[in-house]
Amino acid sequence: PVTIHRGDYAPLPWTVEAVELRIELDPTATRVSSTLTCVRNPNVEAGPLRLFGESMELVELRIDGLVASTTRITHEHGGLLVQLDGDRAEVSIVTHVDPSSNTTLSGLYMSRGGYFTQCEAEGFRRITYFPDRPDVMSRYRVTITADREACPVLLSNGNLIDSGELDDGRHFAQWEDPFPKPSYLFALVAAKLVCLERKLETMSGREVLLQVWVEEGNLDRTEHAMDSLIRSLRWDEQAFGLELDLDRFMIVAVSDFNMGAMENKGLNIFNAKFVLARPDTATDVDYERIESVVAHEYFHNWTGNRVTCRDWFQLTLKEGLTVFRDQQFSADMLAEAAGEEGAASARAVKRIDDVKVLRTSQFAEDAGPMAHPIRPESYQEINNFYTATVYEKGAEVIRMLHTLLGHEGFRSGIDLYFSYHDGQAVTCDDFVDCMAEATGRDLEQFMLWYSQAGTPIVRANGKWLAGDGIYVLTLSQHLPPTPGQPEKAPQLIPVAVGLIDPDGMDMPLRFEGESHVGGTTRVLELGETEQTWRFVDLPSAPVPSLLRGFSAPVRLELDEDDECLAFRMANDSDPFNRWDAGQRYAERVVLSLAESHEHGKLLEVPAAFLNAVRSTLCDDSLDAAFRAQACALPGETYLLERMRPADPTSLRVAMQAVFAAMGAGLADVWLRTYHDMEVNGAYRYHPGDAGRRALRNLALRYLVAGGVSEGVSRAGTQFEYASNMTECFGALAALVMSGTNEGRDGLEVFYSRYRDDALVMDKWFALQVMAWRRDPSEEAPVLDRVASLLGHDAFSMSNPNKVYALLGSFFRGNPGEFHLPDGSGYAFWADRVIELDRANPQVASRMARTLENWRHFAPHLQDEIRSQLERVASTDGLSPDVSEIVGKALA
Ligand code: HT7
Ligand code: ZN
Repeated sequence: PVTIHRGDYAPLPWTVEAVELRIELDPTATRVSSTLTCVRNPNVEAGPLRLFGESMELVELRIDGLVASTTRITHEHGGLLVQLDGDRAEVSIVTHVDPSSNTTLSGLYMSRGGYFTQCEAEGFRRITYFPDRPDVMSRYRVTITADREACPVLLSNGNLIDSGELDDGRHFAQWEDPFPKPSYLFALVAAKLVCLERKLETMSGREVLLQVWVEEGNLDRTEHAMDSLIRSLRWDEQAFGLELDLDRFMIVAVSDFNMGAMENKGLNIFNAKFVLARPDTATDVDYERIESVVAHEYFHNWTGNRVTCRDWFQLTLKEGLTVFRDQQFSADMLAEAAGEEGAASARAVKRIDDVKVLRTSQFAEDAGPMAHPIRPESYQEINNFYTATVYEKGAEVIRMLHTLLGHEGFRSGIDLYFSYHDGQAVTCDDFVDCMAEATGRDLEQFMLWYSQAGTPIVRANGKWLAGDGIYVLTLSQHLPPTPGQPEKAPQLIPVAVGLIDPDGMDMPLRFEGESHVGGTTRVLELGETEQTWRFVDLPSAPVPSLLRGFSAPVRLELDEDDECLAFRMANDSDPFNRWDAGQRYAERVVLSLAESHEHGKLLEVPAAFLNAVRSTLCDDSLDAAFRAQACALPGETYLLERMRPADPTSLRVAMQAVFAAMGAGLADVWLRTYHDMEVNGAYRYHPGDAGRRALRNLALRYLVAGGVSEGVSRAGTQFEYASNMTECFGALAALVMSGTNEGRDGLEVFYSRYRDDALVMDKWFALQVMAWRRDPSEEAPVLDRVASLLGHDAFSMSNPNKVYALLGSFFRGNPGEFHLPDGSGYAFWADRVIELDRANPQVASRMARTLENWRHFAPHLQDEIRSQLERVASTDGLSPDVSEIVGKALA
C-alpha cells in the first residue's frame, strides 16, 4: 500500500482556471468531454500537468485543439502526466464511463434508474482525467444530455442557463456555476424526480429559489427538510452574517449513498434517509437528524465551499468547524422551542447527545490502531479518514477555541478568516492564525490539538483546608501513546469548574489573590503537566463539579464515592454534569456486576443506585427530555470500551440484570411517568413532545425488561394504536429488545405494514439484529437470524443503508451476540467484509472497522478475531480501503 504524507504537499505547476464539461449520459457508455483551461503556476518550478484518472476509458486527448502526440503523455499508476508548453493551454479530453456497473457509489453511478455523482474525496477522477485535488479551483460550465423519458430532470451546480430538446428522444440542460470550486464539489443528477420549492428573500433582499427533489411518491415527505433548510439559512444569516450566495439551492434525495449527504455547490445530494420524513414513517430522532444534516450541508456553503481545504489532511478545517456550527444551530433550535425557562436544559440535552457520540466512537478510535490527530499526518486511503476524530473531536477543538476566546472573540476570528481567505484553499494553521490575530491570543500550544492523537486523561485531586476556608484543586494531564506518537507534550485544556455547597447550591468563586468573586463557574486553563488552583473564602467543604458542559474532549478521573455521585445527580446546577454523575454511577454499578458474574457471584443492584434514579425520575422540575437522558443507562458499546479486558458476554449479563432491576424495582414510577407523559393530539415534530415520547418509550423499555406485565401490555397497546412512528417503533423496540414473544409477533406485523417502505424496513432490520436473548441457553443466537436475513427479499448488499442497518447494527450494536465465544460471529464478519469489498470498498471498510479494537478483548476472543483479520488481510485483490484497516489492526 502507498502511504501519503502531509509533509509532502507541494503546489502544482499547473492549475485549471475553467472547465467545460459535456456529459452524454448512457447506462453503460457515458461519454464525457471536458475542456480544461490550464494556467501555469508562476510560483512553482515547471513540470507536467498531472491528471488523475481511474476506472474509465481514455478516448482522446487534445492540446490546443490538436491530438496530443504520445511523446507528450506519460501513463502512470492512477493517471497521466501531460507535457504542456507556454503559460496557458487548452486540454480537451474524452472519456467513456460505465455508470451502471459502478457499484462503488463514487464517481458517476446509477440508482433506481437515475444518474448521480459523488466526488468527495476522489470521485471526480472516475468521471474524467483531472488534477483532482482540492487546491485546484475552477469555474465550471456543464452540459448534460440524457434520454428525456428516463431522466426528465437534469441538474448540476449553479444556475441553469439553457435547456432544450435533442434528437432521438434526448434533451439537454446547461448549468453554470459562478463560483470557482474544487472538483470534489462538482455534482450531476439526471433522474425522474419531482420537487417541493419555496422562494425566499435573503438578508440583503435577494430572492432565492430552494428546491427539495425526490422520487414522485415521496413528495409528501419533503416538508421537514425544506423547513430545516429555511431555518438553516436564517440561522447562518443571524449567527454569522453569512448569506446564501447563489440564486438557487437544491437538495436531492438518493437511495444508494455511501454516507449521510454531500455539500456539492448549490446541489446537495442526500442519502434519502436524511431527507424524507412523515409522522408515520419517521421517528422524532429521524426528524432531529434530518434537521441537523440539512443544516450541516448548508453551512458547508461557507465553511468548506467558499473557503475550502488545501489538501485532504486539512479535512477537519471544514468538517470540525461545520459540525460545531451544526451543533450550535441545533442547540439554538431546541432552546428556541423550549422557551426562556427551558432553554438551558434543552441545550444540555443536545450537548449530552453530542458527547455520547464522541465518547462512544471517538474515544474508542483514539484508543485503537486507527488513532490519528484531527489533522492526520499520513493516510493510505483518504476515505478511511472521514472519522469521528476529524469530525467530532474536530468540532470539540473548535468548541474549545470558542470557550477560550469567548463568543465575540471567536466571531471576530471567523470574520477575519472569511475576509482573508474567501475563494481560497487553505490550512488549519490559516484558520487558527485568524483566531489568534483577531483576539491577540497566542495559540501556539493550542495547535497541539491538531497534531497529537489520543484522548488526554485529566486527573483531579481536591484538598479542603477547613481552617482557612480554602479548597485546593490540583489538575494533572497525561496523553497516552498512540501509533507513531510515543511521547506527547501537555496540551492547553479548558476545564470549566464549579463548587457546590452541602445544600446543593453553587458557591461564588474567588481565586487566591483576586480582589472579587468571578461567578460560580470558572474556566481553568490547564497547560502544564500539573497545576494547582486555590479557591478562597469558602464557608464549608465543597463538592467539585469539574469539566462542566464537557469543556474539553478528555477523560476526567477523580475519586468520588457513590454518595457524592448521587449528590451531584440530584444537585449539580450544570445539567451536563448532573447527567454525567448518573452515568458514572451507572457505569460503576454495571461494570462491578460484570465482574461479579465473571467470579460466579450473585448479581445485586445496589438499592442506593435505584433510589438515585428514582429521585431523578420523580423530579418534576426537570424536563422530560433531560429525564430520559438522565435515567438511561450508558450504551453497551461505550461500556465495553471502558471494560478491560472487554468481555461482551459478562457485560450483557450485567446489563440485563441492571435493566431488569431498574424496571421491576422502579415499576411504580415508570408506570406513573408513562401515564403522565402522554402526548395528546395529532403528531407534530416538536422538541417538547419528543422529550415526552422519549421518556415514555424509555419507561416501556425498562418495564418490559423488568418483566412487569402491565408494562408489556402497555407496550402492546401502544404498538397497536400508535399514530406515529416514534410511538410505534418505541413500543416494538421495548418488546423486541427483551426477547419477548410479543416482540417476535410485533416484528411480523410491522413487516406486513411497512414491507414496501425501504427506509422503514431499515429500522426493521436494525431492530431485530440488536435484540438481546432472554435465555441464551434456549434460543438460537441472533447471528442465525442475521445470516438468514441476508437472503430476505427486502435486503440488498448493494444498498449501503441496508448493509448498515443489518450488518452495522449487529457488529457494532449487539456485542453480546456478535462476540460469541466460539468465534462464529467473526468468521461471518470476515465473509461479509470480503464480499462487500469486491463491490464497494468504502462500505466494506466501515464494516471492517468494527473489529479494529480487538486487542481490548479477553484473550480467548482475541485469538479468534486475529485469525479472521488475517484471513481478510490475505485476500487477493483487497482494496486499499480495507487493506489499511486490517493492516493497521494487525500491526
Ligand atoms: N463532506 C461530505 C463527505 C462525504 C463523503 C466522503 C467520502 C465518501 C463519500 C462521501 N459522501 C459525503 C459529507 C459531509 O461531511 O458533509
Ligand atoms: Zn461535512
